[in-house]
Amino acid sequence: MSIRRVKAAIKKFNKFLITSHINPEADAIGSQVAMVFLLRKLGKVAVMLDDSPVPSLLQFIKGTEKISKEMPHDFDYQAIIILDSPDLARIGRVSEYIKKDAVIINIDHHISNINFGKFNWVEPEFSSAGEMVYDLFKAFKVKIDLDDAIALYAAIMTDTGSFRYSNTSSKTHRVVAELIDIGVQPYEMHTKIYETSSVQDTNLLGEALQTMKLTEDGKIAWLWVTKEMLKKTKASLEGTEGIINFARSIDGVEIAILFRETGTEDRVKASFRSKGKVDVNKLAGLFGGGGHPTASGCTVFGKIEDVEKKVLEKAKEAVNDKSCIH
Ligand SMILES: [Mn+2]
Repeated sequence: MSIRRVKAAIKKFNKFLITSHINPEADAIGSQVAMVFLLRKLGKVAVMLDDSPVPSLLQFIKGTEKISKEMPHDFDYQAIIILDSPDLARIGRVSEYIKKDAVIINIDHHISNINFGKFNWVEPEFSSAGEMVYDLFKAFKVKIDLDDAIALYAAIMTDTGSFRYSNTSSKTHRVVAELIDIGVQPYEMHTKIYETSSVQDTNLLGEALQTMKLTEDGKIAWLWVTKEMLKKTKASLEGTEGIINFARSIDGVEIAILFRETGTEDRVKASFRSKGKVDVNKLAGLFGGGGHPTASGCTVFGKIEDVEKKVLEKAKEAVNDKSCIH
């Protein structure tokens, strides 16, 4: 579906509910906030409702204070815009608030998106949901002001790994150049989002790196974050985010995997990063997860050592299987 149909859909309605995925990062947060700013400028009413709280380091982005965790009693809406989420399970308990007659507008850049909406604008070539919302500002010919630009920049910067992942295009750079011209300070944004880690999170990184292993051919590197390690270091779950990049950055590594114990049951989140040869969206798909060809994840029930065994087996197949290589 093209942006024109989404634009037409947005034009048709006046009251919107806006949401994104659980455990939101800057793309989920920034794309929602920018979307709401856009809708307000179009004279529409929009309320943001998320399953999870806004991570503290993203709370400097104006508009995030309006993200609600509970559905306002007196709010009725005609359409719900869901950003950066490949399926309805990803929005968590917000899915319980979707009225039967509400129109779902699905705006996403995950290749694993299952087109769950009435309107589905899915662009796997886009760096981020933020970049898609930027295009909507352009489509509506709405001027981007500094608050919009900060939200959009945060979304694009983080989803491209600060403009170094393979989803970074010349267009991405043109977009952020414009955002910088509007007044965004790249140095300040980077400092606020990346250089505010706690000593606890850094200690966790040290613990996790101790667990790193590589396959004999050096193509797969993986590490663990256990509940025990989280308890010992008092690190936040958010603090686990960047750890996988240390495995990914090793020369010769094609797939990096981070196994994280989550919740109270035997449940392990496996995150995957690929340097581009192996499609880790497909790999995560084998375990009911998904994402992007170079960044994906899934949740597997079982003890961490058993999950590691199962996942590694498939990862090894993926590294050697030409059909999983694009
Ligand atoms: Mn995203």
